[in-house]
Amino acid sequence: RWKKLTAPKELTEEHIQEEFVNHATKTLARSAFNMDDFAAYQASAYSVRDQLIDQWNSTQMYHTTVSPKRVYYLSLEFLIGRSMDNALLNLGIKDRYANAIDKLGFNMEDLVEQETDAALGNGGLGRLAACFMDSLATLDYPAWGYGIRYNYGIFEQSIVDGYQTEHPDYWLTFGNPWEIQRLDITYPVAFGGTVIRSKGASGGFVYTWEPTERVVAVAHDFPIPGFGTKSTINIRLWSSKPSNEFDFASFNAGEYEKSVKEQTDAENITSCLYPNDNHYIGKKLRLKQQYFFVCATLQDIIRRFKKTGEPWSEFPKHVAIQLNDTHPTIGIVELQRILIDEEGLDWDGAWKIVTKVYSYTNHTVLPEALEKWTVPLLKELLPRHMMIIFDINLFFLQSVERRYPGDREKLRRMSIIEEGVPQSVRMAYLAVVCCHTVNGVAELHSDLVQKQLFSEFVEYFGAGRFTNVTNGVTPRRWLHQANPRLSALITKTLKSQHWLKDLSELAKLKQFASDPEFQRKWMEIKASNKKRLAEHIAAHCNVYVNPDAIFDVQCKRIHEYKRQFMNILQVIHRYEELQKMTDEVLAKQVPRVVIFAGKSAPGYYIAKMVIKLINNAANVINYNLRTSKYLQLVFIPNYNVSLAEIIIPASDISQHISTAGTEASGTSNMKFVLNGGLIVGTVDGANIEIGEETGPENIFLFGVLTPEVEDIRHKQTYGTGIKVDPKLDSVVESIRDGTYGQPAIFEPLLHIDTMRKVDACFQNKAEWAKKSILAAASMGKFSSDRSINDYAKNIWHISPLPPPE
Ligand code: 26V
Repeated sequence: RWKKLTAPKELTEEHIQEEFVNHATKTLARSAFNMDDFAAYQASAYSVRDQLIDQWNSTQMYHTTVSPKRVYYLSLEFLIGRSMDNALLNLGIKDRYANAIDKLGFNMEDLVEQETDAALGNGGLGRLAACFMDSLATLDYPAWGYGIRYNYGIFEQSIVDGYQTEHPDYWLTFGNPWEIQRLDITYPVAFGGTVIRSKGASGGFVYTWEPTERVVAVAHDFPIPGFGTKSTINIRLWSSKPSNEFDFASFNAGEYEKSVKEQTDAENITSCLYPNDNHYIGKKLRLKQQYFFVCATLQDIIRRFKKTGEPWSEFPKHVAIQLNDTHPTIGIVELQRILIDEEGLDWDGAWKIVTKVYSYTNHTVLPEALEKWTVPLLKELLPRHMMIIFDINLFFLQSVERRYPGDREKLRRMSIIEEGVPQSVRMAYLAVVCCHTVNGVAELHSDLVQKQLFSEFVEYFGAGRFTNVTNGVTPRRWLHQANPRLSALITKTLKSQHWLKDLSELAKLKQFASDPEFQRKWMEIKASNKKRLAEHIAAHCNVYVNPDAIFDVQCKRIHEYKRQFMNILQVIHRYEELQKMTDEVLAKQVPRVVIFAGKSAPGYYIAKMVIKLINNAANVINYNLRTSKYLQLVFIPNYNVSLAEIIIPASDISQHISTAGTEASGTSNMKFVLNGGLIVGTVDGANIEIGEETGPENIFLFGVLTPEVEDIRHKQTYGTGIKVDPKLDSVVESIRDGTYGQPAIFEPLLHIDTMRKVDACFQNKAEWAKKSILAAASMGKFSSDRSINDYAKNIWHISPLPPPE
């Protein structure tokens, strides 16, 4: 009845079944008597992958003939999650597959559940990269993602006696149908050694790097299909292998142990994702990962450019490279090195090219998260790069000196090299000096980036170098896939699926916000999503939650600045209030289920204690027979992309309560509202822009504004007169926990007040439904399609290139 976006016509159910059987019998060597759900998932996956490969080939062939300017998105993290359901939906073949598979005796929903997440990321930054890939493909941009194929993604979390326990995430045990190993696409990567300076033919110096360690990078391609288009782009992830030349040398010399160690050292480079989020760690292996990945990536980009036969001056017309945080920043120096040492350009010629190619996204202003590699470590691992960084810094500081003669303090402050014992390299400053554009990820954050983090650089380079691109999320995964019933209702109501390509069309739902019939359907879908989550909770937490209660969710990485601690205080306070109530008053309370989920970095003691506290509190609260009808508390283990796809569509409210000025953007906030949940949040990150879109009546914002935080912190530390409310005192007493040193100590009170407002609102069902619909209908701005169009137009200067039909 309504327009469905096109899918290949030739792919009939019979054809799907044929392909399924073919893969089951040939690829997997299974017989009909030996097919469990997992084998059936694999057979389906391989046949879907064939579709992807066809589309991928035609997209790439077309891009090669046109040779347009491409964007390369460099990220140490891609938090993809599962691929099968996403591919089926983006290709528009899910129904056909489900029917075909059903007739073979399998259920598509069960098969989809068999897939292990690709969890190559920590949280928001990695998931953003994955959403961006979906949008780049959907919008037909010529784009590549580049990253690392970690053997182990983010650890699996289980809860033992209330404590987080980590288990390795070996996601490749049973093979991975979503990647194509390219044993023919390999590049050498070198580390260590020394640099020899000699006189070149033209009189200048020539630098020869003689490394001591060599490994090989092997490409693994992950095709990413666009939605409602034939465009299928690629994420190329590198895996490290020992280089044959080198271990043969030791092997032949009879040094077997040395040879074996060199092999394992090489393989170790891409073994593990570092599980820290918003916290810098100065580990040598992490720096090796960074260089390994950008070195292979640049060789690949340059090989592609050289096919055009054009001179180096044309490189910026074919290449835009986006740095996802400073993690790939050493790639800037690598390109400067290649151009000078290998391609024979002079410094200025190389610099002109490098600075036209790179741009950098900052994702945090937290000082503890900013990367600073020590000079000795950089010298040891990348001696030539260290020289080039010193040169970049010298030329930069010379020009600062010309502008502000004699201001040595300024030079010290702006220097890429931080003086200290030892010296270190401020990677963010390096990126700012070398990139044509630097962006933050939400309006407030970009403002802080310009006014706090890089203020002197804004003055020096001009405001034109700095901009904002507010984050977004893909509505394909975060609504269409995660919430199929809501997606179907929207499509039916708008009489077209086109909103999935232009999310601003959701605004047309506003006219139905007060329509009782639409409200009923909308809330019925929410109720069924809550039931589904309740089943998951029963299975994994052994708690039977009341599906009619408000589902109040906070799921994200556990971090002090995100203030899960403040939230649990509020819950304990509520519990204590319930204890004091008479039966009569108790019966009038709005039932609530509080749901926490999220991982702590393994070495982050305070975050781990917060998890323990939540679990201990749950053990008391859930077993109080008198009050558990009105308050339940659960911590769902192992938060990941697949779990988010279950939790997010089921929330009534979600908590985004970071101290103002600390959460750069947040992206789950957008996903929750898109699924009809309302936000309880501070005036921080993208919450602010979400509130601008929904209007203040459809979001529960509370707390102090960013500029006030410093003031409060100061008064609290040094001043007098800030009283802690006795209500809070009792909570703090009750858990007798010494960790409570939060800056805005009175904000828990505002949070408690806000939660009371939520209760009152939730009781008016029609009003609540209206808010839920209006808020979701206001989320057009937060599609990652909008973010990507912003980047393409304002930063990358690239255009869509839809493959011909
Ligand atoms: C990450 C890592 C990962 C591994 C080891 C060391 C290390 C050091 C620093 C970081 C910083 C990551 C910054 C980050 O994740 N920022 C988040 O980015 C999201 C997407 O823009 C945004 O929504 C979140 O608010 C922001 O915290």
